[in-house]
Amino acid sequence: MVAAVARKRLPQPSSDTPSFETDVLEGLRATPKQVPAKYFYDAAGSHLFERITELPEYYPTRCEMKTLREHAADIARLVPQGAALVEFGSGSSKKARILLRAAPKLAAYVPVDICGEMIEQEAIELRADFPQLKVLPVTADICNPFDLPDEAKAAPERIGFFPGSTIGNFEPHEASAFLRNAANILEAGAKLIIGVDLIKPVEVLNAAYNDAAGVTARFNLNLLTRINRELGGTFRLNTFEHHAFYNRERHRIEMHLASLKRQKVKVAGETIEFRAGETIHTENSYKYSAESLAALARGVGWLPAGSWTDARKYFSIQAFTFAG
Ligand code: AVJ
Repeated sequence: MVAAVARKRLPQPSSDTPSFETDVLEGLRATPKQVPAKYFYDAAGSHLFERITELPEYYPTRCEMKTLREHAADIARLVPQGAALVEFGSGSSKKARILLRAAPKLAAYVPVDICGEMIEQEAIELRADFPQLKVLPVTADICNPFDLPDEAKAAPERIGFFPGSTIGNFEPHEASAFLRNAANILEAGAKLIIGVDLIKPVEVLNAAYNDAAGVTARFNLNLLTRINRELGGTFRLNTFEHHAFYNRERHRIEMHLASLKRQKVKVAGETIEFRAGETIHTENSYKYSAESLAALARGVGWLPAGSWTDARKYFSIQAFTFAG
């Protein structure tokens, strides 16, 4: 009930912001079938993702946290007095806390996330832990343009923070559109700190998305549970199977849900037919080299300002400044 009340206060999505229902129906009518990966993150999905980050096979979060901790002082040198840190898709703000601790020069922290409840709750804790810091949460879909709070606009400089290799969920052209949008939002003198998962031996990649405990499978299948609950879907979870594999040509992990048999499923009153073995493509997780990410950024005006990695070079944190 709290969620329903909170939701009422949010601005209604405009007609050009597709809803869960529209996106799912369009994706299931298409060939091949697909659903955008951002819909994994309902409450149960967010919880399952937290569990993924603790799996022995899932190295990205541990590598990124270690690199952030080890190089926090160096990264903090990018931060001028009174700057605002703007995090795109902040979730639990665990990584931002490392920067906030290392850079007391920061005057404001703006967590931006599609899940308003999560960031409002987190903001209360951040304010207690960093009493000098203005914590200014914004509920928005980071794929769309959004407005920063006035206090963040008034800061001498804004530093974007986009950790977690979330950029890997975008198609390369979407990633470059995101980087351009970030420059517009952050305005003059903008800097950006991005975490990206690196290309590495295929066995390591495949294991990270096919964990022995089956948590990633549950995370993937939870999308069907969400469709059943929110869109009146009739998916039977035991008739679909988690598939994840590295696509070498396109440098990406693909996740799919494969129908184990020929069947019909109803979603929002519409009948969707599956062939035996037909899949719903649920996620791409693009992998970059440090150079390929820098090249993508340079293409829209971001110049390299620092680069850090772990001993095995599994994950890269890169900083950029906007040159226009
Ligand atoms: C949150 C997009 C970085 O691609 O590794 C983890 C999501 N999917 N296991 C990733 C995910 C399956 C994750 N990102």
